[in-house]
Amino acid sequence: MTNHLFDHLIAPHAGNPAPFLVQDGQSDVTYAAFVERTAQMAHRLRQSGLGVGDRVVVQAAKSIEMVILYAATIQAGGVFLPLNTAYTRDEVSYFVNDATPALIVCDGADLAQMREIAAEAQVLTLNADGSGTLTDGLDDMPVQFDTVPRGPDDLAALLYTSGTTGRSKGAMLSHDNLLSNTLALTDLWQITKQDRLIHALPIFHTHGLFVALNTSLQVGATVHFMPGFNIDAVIDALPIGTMMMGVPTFYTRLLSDDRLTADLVAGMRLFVSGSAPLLAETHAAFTERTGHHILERYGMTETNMNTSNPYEGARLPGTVGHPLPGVEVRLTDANGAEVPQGDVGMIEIRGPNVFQGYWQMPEKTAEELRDNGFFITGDLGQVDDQGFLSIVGRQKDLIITGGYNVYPKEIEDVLNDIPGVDESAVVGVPDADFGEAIIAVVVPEMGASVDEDALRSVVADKLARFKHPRRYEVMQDLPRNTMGKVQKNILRQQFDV
Ligand code: MLC
Ligand code: AMP
Repeated sequence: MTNHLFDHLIAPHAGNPAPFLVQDGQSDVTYAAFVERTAQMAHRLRQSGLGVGDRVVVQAAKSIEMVILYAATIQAGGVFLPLNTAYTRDEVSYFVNDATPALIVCDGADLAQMREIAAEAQVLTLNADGSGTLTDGLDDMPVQFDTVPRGPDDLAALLYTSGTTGRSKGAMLSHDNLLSNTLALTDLWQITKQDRLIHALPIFHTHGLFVALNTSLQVGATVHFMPGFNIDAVIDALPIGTMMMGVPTFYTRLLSDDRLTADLVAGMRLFVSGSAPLLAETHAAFTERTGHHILERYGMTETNMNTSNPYEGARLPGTVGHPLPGVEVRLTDANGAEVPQGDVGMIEIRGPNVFQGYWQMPEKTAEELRDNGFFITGDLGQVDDQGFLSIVGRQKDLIITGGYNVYPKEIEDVLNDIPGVDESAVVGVPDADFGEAIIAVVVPEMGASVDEDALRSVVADKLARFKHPRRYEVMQDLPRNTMGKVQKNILRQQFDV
């Protein structure tokens, strides 16, 4: 048996002198060096006790070493589990207890806290400057490693995604979930080793880690690797890049900068947007300014990428295009029956991209993954007569802010536990920068008053910064329908940021 993902994406680059990860305009890591460094890291992981199928939790700043750690975890037969660096101690504690990793990797500055959170687990450090306990002595390790065999259905990654119940679920992604999607995307988007990808996304989510890095690895493209989205750095890189992948906020921020011109992006061949809806007006404004039609695609943590606008042919603003080769999309009604062409229905997905289920949550898995293999996304869609899918709404109560998912229930649970709070409702409202911004409406207990600073302080303690409500409103009662359900649509109309 071979190692399905490693053998396709990484092993073929042994001896490849082409630049892989480039920082600050210099060739920092060639493909050949990456393969050797990965082998050394795989030895280090094995030395640290990593066994086949063991999870490696990583909460660390974006760095080349983190990409090496990802590849090494795969080579050593482990399961990569990256965490958003914004997660608080409470959030990390939940993930660590749920995933029971063999190894936790964090930034040096977080070591003491991580050791407190995970007293039982082994904690090592990895800093963005390449130092840390995990890289200590790495140079002395052999540059060859006997790759651990892993088949197509074996797990490669566990990515947590929050849910309507407020409890995060670990999406189990197999080697073939990742590889099949990579192959489909490189082919469809015509990615080649001549490409130079501008990489400003975080690498703890599907978009920056799998869509961007796996496709580059598969063909041997060069990645201009940036710590995050800094407008000046991205503007500087655009003349030397050929592709960029981003969330809609990247494009609205670029458009608000006069330095974005057709000349600046004359060498670019593809701009991809996803993770959140790209407004048709953003699409149009980008075309008008640059001549480029942003290619919008639709994906999820559980399914990788599902649909894409065409590379060749018209890209339709406001739509997410057609199913990827090998991926089936169907729209269903409340009974699970397919709706007639043109009607709105629940988007369901089947294909080699669809995950293996939620980690240790068979009931949740059964609720969302049908016996016939279709995954119920929670997104509502409509297909036009040309076969273009539009996402017209969400059945799940979800806010997407700057490409990050936030489930209102998670914030409401925190607010409702605060003394003096009777109940709360959290909604997303339009925001020019992040797409949606969070507003919390709080109802005090009879005779009690709520202090906004106190609310903010509890929320800051418990939840990542991107989940913090931008604005708090106090109401004596929440609007409800005759069934007693809170009418969030009324709150959305009533408040803005
Ligand atoms: C940062 N902040 C956010 C935020 N990002 N608040 C709400 N939503 C966000 N997304 C906070 C910061 O902590 C800061 O708080 C304040 O907002 C302003 O920060 P900023 O400097 O303007 O933000 P920046 O660091 O530039 O980040 C914005 C961003 C980033 C859009 C570039 O959030 C980002 O890279 N998002 C990409 C997310 C992503 O990769 N999603 C893919 C998921 S995979 P303060 O208090 O310090 O002022 C997926 C599947 C698929 O969905 O289909 O791809
Ligand atoms: P996540 O759980 O972070 O993987 O986010 C997945 C969700 O992001 C999907 O279920 C959609 O609701 C949303 N999403 C991803 N891509 C798009 C897109 N192009 N347009 C609209 N929503 C999107």
